Amino acid sequence: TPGLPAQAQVNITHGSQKVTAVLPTGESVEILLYGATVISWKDKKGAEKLWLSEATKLDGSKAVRGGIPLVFPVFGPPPPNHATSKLPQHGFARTSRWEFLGKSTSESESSEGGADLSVKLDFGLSSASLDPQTKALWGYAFNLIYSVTLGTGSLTTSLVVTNDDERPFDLQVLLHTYFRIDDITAVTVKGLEGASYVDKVDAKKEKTQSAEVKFVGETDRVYTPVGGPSAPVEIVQGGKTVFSVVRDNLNDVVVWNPWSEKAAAMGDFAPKDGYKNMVCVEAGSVRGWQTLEPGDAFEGAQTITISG
Ligand code: TA6
Repeated sequence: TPGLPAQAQVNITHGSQKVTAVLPTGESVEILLYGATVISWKDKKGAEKLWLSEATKLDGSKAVRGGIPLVFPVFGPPPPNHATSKLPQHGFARTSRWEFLGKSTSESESSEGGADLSVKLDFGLSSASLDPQTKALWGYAFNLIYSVTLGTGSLTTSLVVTNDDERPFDLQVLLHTYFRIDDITAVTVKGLEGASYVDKVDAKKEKTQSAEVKFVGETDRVYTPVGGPSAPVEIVQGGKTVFSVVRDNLNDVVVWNPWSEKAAAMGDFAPKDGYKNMVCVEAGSVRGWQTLEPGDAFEGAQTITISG
């Protein structure tokens, strides 16, 4: 960043496995090239904001359990008789090797009149770079650009999907964010009031959310918030908002906590009582399909702000 004093530089380290960025104010983010998975996001005091299982694989042998796994081109178990039918649950983006495309930094006026630095890290995955086994399961020509922008008190993740094929294809996209919290029984999610949702722990019944979401057991719901993507969805702990999520072109929000039994059943979920310290609030476009015409692009993004 020309013109800024040396101590105001963004520090980027790019190894063969991951990319790390540290802002002069202390915020940091770490992204694994495997799945372009954000595995750490720390605030200016070095406090980790995302939950990562202590038993997660980070060697590329399976999707990361925690952080922000990327779901594309299908959410959940793929439907039968569909172009995605042969893909694994949640698709192939989170288990593919992405390439680091580079970074850009920008300044904005800070509230105290100084300059707030932010850094955008870009990652790419295309049908040309996809491993042949996966390509055989879903043969469309496509390009993905995933951008992670670390700012003072905020993290934005954005996915652009381009159809490079002659045929249209259907897609679903979701940012499977595992937020770190202190105690799930003291957490509620606000901003979903009035929203219709599919309750995946109650025979996929369609319901309507009346008040804020409370957690008393396994929770797995797909919401379409009534206020649209720009209406904040907030994670509230002990009465204080700790995270606020706004979306761009992602109309749905999945809320998930596996609770004790499902946590016990996941081999890569540790510690087993770790479900008390995480909640997934996942911005996506997953109720139905987006059809992308040849040459068209679909963009979806979330901006997470830390409050308090
Ligand atoms: O986003 C919620 C969900 O679809 C749950 O149903 C659960 O399957 C979770 O994703 C984790 O899926 P994974 O394939 O990462 O074990």
